[in-house]
Order: sequence, then C-alpha cells, then structure tokens
Amino acid sequence: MSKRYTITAALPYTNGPIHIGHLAGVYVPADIFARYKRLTGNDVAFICGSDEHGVPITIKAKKEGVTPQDIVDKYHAIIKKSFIDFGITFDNYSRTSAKIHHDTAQEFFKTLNDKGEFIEEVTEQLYDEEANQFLADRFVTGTCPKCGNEEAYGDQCESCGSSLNATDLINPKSAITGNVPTLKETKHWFLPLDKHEAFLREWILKGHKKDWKPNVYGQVKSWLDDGLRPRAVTRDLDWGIPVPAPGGEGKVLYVWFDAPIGYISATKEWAEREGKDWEPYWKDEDTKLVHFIGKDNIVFHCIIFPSMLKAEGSYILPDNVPANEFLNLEGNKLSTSKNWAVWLPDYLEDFPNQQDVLRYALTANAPESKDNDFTWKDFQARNNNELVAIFGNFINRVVVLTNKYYEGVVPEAGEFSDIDNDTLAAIKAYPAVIESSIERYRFREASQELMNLARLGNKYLADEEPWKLIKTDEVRTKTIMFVALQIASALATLSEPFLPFTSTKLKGILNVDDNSWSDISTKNILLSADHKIGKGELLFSKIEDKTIEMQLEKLETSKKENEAANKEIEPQKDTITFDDFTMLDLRVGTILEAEKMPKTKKLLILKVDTGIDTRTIVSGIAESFTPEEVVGKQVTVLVNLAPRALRGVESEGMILMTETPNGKLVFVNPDTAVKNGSQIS
Ligand code: B3M
Ligand code: ZN
Repeated sequence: MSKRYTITAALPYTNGPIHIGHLAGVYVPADIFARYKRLTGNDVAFICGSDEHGVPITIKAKKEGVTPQDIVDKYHAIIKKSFIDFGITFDNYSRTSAKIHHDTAQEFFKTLNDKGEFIEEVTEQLYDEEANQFLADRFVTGTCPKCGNEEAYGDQCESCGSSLNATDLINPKSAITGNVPTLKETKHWFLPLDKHEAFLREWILKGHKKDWKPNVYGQVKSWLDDGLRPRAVTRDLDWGIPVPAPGGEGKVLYVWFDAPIGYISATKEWAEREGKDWEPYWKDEDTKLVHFIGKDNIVFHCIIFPSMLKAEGSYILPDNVPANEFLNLEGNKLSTSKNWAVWLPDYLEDFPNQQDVLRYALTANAPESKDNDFTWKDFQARNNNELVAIFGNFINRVVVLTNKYYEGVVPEAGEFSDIDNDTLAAIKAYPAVIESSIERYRFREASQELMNLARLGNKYLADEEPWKLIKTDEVRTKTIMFVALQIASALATLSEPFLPFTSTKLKGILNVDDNSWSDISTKNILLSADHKIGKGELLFSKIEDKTIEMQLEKLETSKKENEAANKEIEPQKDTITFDDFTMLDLRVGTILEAEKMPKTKKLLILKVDTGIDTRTIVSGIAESFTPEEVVGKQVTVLVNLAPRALRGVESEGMILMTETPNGKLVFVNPDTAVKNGSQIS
C-alpha cells in the first residue's frame, strides 16, 4: 500500500567537506531507503540541507580570518555538489541561512513561547573576559563529568556521547583564548525536558521498544533513566537566528533548536517549488517520519526535537530514528581537524565514475550495530571479489553471449527444466527478501541479498554451460540464455537503490526502463523474446594493488603532517647561567663514513672528523637517511658528551638534529662550509 514518507538526513555542518564517515553513517542508507520507497510506489519527501549555524563555523571563520557567511557559502556549495556527484537523491537540499528557515524557526520559537512552553531564567554562564564572550557549546572544553574525557565540549562529550551543559564541565577552558572562564549572569530560554519525560517514556520505551534499533533504544533509555533537565535553547552569540522575543536582543537560537526545524523549512521550500502542500508531510498521522542520523545526534532527534514537536502540538513524531554507529578509517577515528579522512571530492578525483564502488563498500561494511572500520584493502576486495567477479562478470557473460549468439535479440525459450523453474521462482522471491532487510534498516544485509541474486546468476551459467551446449543443443542454449537474461533484468531494477549509476548503465545495456520493483515478483517474464538489447560495456573494473598502496601512502602522509602540525611546542626549560652554557663544547665536524647498525631500524654508526680527532658516533637517524646520503655532510657535534655504549658500540658525542613538519630528521649545520673543529658559541 502506498504511503507518505518524510525521510530526513542529518544536516551536515558547513565547516568542511563531506567524508566517507558521513556517507556511510547517514547519506547512503538514507538514499537507499528513499530510492527504495519511491521504487515501490510511495510518496516520498527526502529532505536535507546545510546546517550553517553553530560554534564550529564561527571558530573556523575566525581561524581563517573570514566571515562565517564566507565559510558557509564555500562549504554549502562543495557539500551540495558531493551529494549530487554520489547520487544522493534529495528532493530538496536547503540551507539554514535561507529566509524561509529563519522565518520558520522564529515562528516555531514564538509559538512555544506564547504557549508558555519555555522557562525564562537568569543564570550564571561561563564567560571569557578577554574575548568578551559567553562560552557555550564548542567555545568551551573541559573534563566530562560522566566519563572523565578531558576534551569534552560544552554541549556534548564525544567520548561517551553524553549531552552536557557548559557549566557541567570540570576544569573548563575557553576554546578562544585558553583562559579559565569566569561566571556571568545572563538570561536564557529553557525547554523543560523534565516536563516531557513521562510522555517520552511512554512513546519510546513502550511504543517503540521493538522496532527501534537496539543502539538507539539503549541510548535513549539510559538518558531517560538518568533523568532529564531543562535545556537552554538560546545563546549569547552573534551568529545564528535572532531570538524573536522581548529581551532577546543580542541573542540567537541554539543551533540544535533551529537545525531540526530545518527539516521542516526545507520541506516547505520544496513544496512551494513543486506546487504541493507541505503540511501533510509533517502533520498527517499517516505520514511516516524517519530521521537518518549518526549516533552522536541521537539525543537531539529522540528526546529534544520530539519534545519540541510535542510542545508545539500540531506535528507528528518520528516513526523511526535509524541511527548508525561510527565508521573508523584504517583503525583510527575519522577526524576533520586531524585530516584523517577520505574526502568525497578527493575520492572522485582518484576514482572517477566509481561512486557505486564506494557506495557498495560502505553499505556492505556499514557501522549499523557497532563501530566499524573502513580499510582500503576491504574496499579493493569488495570491488574485485564482488562487484567485478560476481555482479560484473555475470552481466558481462550474459550480454556478450546474447550478442554473439543472437545478435543481441532475446531468444525464444523452449521447455523449462526444473532448474530453470526454480531459478525463475527464485528471482520472484528476491524483492521480498531485500525488502524485509531494508524495512528493518539492515542495509548491509540487503546489499548482500542483492549480491546473492548475481551469485545465483553466475552459478546458473556455470552449471548450465551455454558456451558448451551451443555446439550440440541450440534449443536448450536459447532457454538458458533466456533465463539468464531475466536475472540480468531483475538485477537492473533491484540494484537501483544500492548501485544507482550501475543500474542506469545496466538498463541502458539491456535497453529496459519499464520494470518496477513489484514487477520482479509478479511478472513471469521481464525481458520477452525478440527484445533487442544493446552493446556490452564493462560495469566495474579491477582495482590494482598499487592504487590501494597510493591511498595508504596518502593517509600516511597526512598522518605525519598532522602529528607534526599538532606537536605541542615544548615549554622552555629551566634557566641556565652563561657558565652552564660554556660547558657545552659544540664543534663543526664532517661525517667520513657511515654504516647501518646491524639488527636495528634507527641507528647509523658514523665516523666523524671533529677537527680534534676522528671518532665514532652512533646516531638515531637511519629512518631519515641512508648511509650514502650522510657521508661528506658537515654537522654540529656535541664533543664533550660522556661516551656511552649503544648496542655494544661506544658512541663519543652527539650530532645535533631537528625535525621537519613531515617528521623527517634534518641536521643543524652551518650554512657555508667551515673548518672542522670550529667552535659554536
Ligand atoms: N549538524 C550535527 C552533525 O553533523 C548536525 C546535525 C543537525 S541535524 C538537525 O553531527
Ligand atoms: Zn563523557
């Protein structure tokens, strides 16, 4: 039965491009769901947009010396393009700086304010005297009172997922100046979440226990069991939506108050453009509202936003919030600030037209019930062993043989054998199998079922061997090819939610576009005899080891650069006297010989002419230089360091080194050649 669906995907913050974690956690599953719901004949509004308020954007703007508007304009364009490039089929991709959003959010606030749903209260908030600014959300860091993480933010601890108030932090520190904040009085509007606790318990814990994912249900339950408290929905900031109430001058709506309302304003914008009525998508009890988000957004979508909607009174509540866990990259947490990520624009540059490979790898390995790791090796294996060897190989054989034997015309089937009948029946069963996984938000499982249909096709061809039979039994060969073509046609339709680009290509190759999802399970024949298919075209190609190695090297470089960039400058050591300094005997010397210390990675044994003598020095530079590279170099030597044995070799002195931003050691030496033994003073 056709239904109305409002499907939302978390609004990305516009403070950077989108990476694979965003795609795997939110946008690919949301897109699979939306495409599937459309294909099965439902009325779908798939909604998203840029989240352009909030502290991270102001911080980024400050860092780059530009305005917040410059930042959001830049990344809104980049992010929007990535979504189009990866085939994410939003019906509307809006932005929270749009006028329609400011109006909608202010109206929402006013309604709640007029209904007396807020508490107005003057409280003491953290304040940075030097920056002249109140510190909320990401403007303040400190120790999480729940788990002890020392880098928790003023609104949330990313380590344990707790939602916090800035004043909850232990040892708070301003993110702007690093100062310890003071407390200053200010008035804010609070949403009394405690007032909604009973309703939330009833609605989620009783109503949705069975159909919500265990990770979502579990988090919500633990928040409710902890007890809810009033939460400020306004901030003393100058970037955001002005508070539309007396006394609200100089204050803006809290980003997490306005952002979810963004789903509503984006729906309005879309409806206006399409000449539709937006209200049924948000107010009709028959509409199913589904929020796709990452796990760090659960509290906002399952507790705060539903409380807002409930308080307003005329809105429906989410039917489901299928939040995903996090995706890691090669064993480490994805991080925008540490540049530990695979950015979508970079991916497309390195793998042009291979969006489906990434979509597939991320779906097959999605972090649905626990955090998961993306590795380039797994990506390669998913491509080579599944997309190429199973899906692509099957389609290729069917298309090549049909063209070769029948000039591309679907042959007439003779009598079906038991295997043929079983195979045709199996095709019909696939939509329901895939559907059942998607309906339970198990997209990994669904993608594997799709692959199983291609497996079935491969096995069918391998068992029936039309390439052998063509020589002895033309009638039987025609029947086999007829059946194989039905599988290919089913794959063209059923792959659409998962592999949209491939599906379009395959439909082009098979010259079909008129089968709907339900046709696969109801029609006996999907491609009738005499239908002419097109020329073959490779759907996927093998990814070589060296391509993967390049990606790994790229990550290694960014890791090193990041470590060097984030390396804290050591604090100054204790003061020494001039006499202390003169005790160091520093000389210029020349390296005469060098060899690797056996069985070590780091050490070179050097012979150095110090001007005083020629001596042996063991130096930990073997990861930065080969022995050949250092011979002949002038270096600075601390010559009066007490000798010590390293791996049995007596080292008489030390060579002075420093490190480049990439972590390579370099010598500290005079910028023109000088006589060995020259003193440094
Ligand atoms: N901007 C937060 C995030 O990217 C966010 C979501 C808003 S959804 C209303 O984690
Ligand atoms: Zn914590």
